[in-house]
Amino acid sequence: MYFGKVKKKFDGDRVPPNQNVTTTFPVLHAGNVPYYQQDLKDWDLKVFGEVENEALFTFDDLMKLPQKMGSNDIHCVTGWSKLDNEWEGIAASDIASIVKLKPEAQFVILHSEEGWVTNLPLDDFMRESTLLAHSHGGHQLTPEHGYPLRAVVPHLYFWKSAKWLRAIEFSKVDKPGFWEKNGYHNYGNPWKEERLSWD
Ligand SMILES: Nc1nc2c(c(=O)[nH]1)N[C@H]1C(S)=C(S)[C@@H](COP(=O)(O)O)O[C@H]1N2
Ligand SMILES: [Mo]
Repeated sequence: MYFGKVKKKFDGDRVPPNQNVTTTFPVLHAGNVPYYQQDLKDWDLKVFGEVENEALFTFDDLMKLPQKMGSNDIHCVTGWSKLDNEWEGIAASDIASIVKLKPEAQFVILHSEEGWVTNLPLDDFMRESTLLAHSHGGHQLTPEHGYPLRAVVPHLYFWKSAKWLRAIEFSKVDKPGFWEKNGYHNYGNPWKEERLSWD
């Protein structure tokens, strides 16, 4: 008979409190799914704010930058987690180096199609795991999951991972985004269950 401490199941350490693992990939957002023409001539990514060199990237420009793979787990505030996602894209910190941040840059505001916005501290944007992803599971993102480019900020609840990204703003001041203004927590750490702003 074994009276030792029962070893915790690996997933127990890996999944934040009150999350359930799913093998599907749910689609969640406010507003409409944008559809772009195949050549993406109407799509670009603007980088502005507290930077030395504001920039406007075409999708081709981004594809010419170093490409990075990231494998991580995502946690949606509605309660599902999806493990072992394989993303490919550009390291968020690479974009920051290209535009050269001013010392005043302390927050990052991600702007999506239709004016949808989310905010995070600069340190979180600069983490090694934060990507601007164009692929998931070896395939180009589908329109529903953010084609052609989405943020992936895996250490925060998944609402911070803006789909259909169109602009990155480096800001001196924090600017709560769509969900953050509508009652969600401003930071959203899933390990501390920072779900709502009054938690
Ligand atoms: N542009 C945009 N990005 C968004 C959202 C949104 O409404 N608009 N919703 C967020 C939320 S709440 C979640 S949980 C994830 C869902 O991503 P998925 O549909 O790829 O699972 O996207 C995030 N990114
Ligand atoms: Mo969400």
